[in-house]
Amino acid sequence: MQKDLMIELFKKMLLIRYAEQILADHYKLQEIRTPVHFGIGQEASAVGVCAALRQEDVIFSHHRCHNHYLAKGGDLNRFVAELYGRESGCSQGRGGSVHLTDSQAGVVATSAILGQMIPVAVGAALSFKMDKKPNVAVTFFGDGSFDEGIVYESLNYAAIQKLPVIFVCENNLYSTETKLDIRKKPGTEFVDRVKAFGIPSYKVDGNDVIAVHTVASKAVEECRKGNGPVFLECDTYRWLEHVGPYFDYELHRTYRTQEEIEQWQERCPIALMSKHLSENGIVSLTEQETYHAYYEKIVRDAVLQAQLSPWPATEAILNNIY
Ligand SMILES: Cc1ncc(C[n+]2csc(CCOP(=O)(O)OP(=O)(O)O)c2C)c(N)n1
Repeated sequence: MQKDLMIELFKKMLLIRYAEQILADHYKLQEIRTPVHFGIGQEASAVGVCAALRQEDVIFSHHRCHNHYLAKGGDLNRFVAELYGRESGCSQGRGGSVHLTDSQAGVVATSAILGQMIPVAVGAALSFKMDKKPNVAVTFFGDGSFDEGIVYESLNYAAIQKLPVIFVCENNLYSTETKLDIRKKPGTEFVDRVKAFGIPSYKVDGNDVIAVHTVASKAVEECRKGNGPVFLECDTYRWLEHVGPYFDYELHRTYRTQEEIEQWQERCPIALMSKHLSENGIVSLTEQETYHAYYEKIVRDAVLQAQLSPWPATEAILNNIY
């Protein structure tokens, strides 16, 4: 992989991490009232996949969508303003954290209804094929979506029609507080389920941004050649509670242990990439500090701007609500 690309991937992950951490801090102050599903710890899958896409490619996502929105180039200020419920937000303050969109960047839609965006992404891919456009659609979802029937209909239709769509499952082992091994027969794999539809399926370390990007680039290439769809399973882990800014152990929840969380924190995707860059003489730790300072500043500026932005007008509050 080219050095410039590695640096780009690292910087994108830093942007996302600072955005999420700073917003989590402000959430605790009750400044943000939308429910928020933070994706801290899961940055590499979003960044690795989106860096393989062009602007005209499109993505769809689920409730844990901040990473995907920012990785695809969604506007930072409009994202932060949306969480603050302001008119300048990407959904004019009406959608909140689970309804992010940026048509310029190719972030079409996100939704908290599990599986809902998957057939929509398949439809986008069908339109690319019918219009003979070389574009690709990506749909990000969690392991919980595999419990929804629509996933299987979508996989089958995409396979039959050979659509340019990439199904990306971020497997973080939990659906809210329910562990994967009681939702899936032990010993069975999602990749094997998807292969049964005749779809090339790959399992990758979702905390290794280089590994994700390598496999995602091949998937995109195959889709552009008319050999889609492709399925990617990225193994990863969310650090914070399912919804909200705290660690589960801070709230004395017992469905997973502090020890388990800390083990995954040791495999932080940003720390792994930081080490790779410094140990290979690509970017020294001192130089990395300047990146940290830059991303922290632009996120803090975006928060300040959102705090000062006007709310939607009361008489227009129900506009564009469905
Ligand atoms: C159709 C539907 N059923 C149930 C829910 C409630 N629900 C919201 S998030 C969630 C868990 C999702 O887990 P997963 O898909 O693995 O994503 P993660 O939250 O782990 O990123 C559930 C069951 C929902 N939003 N939609």
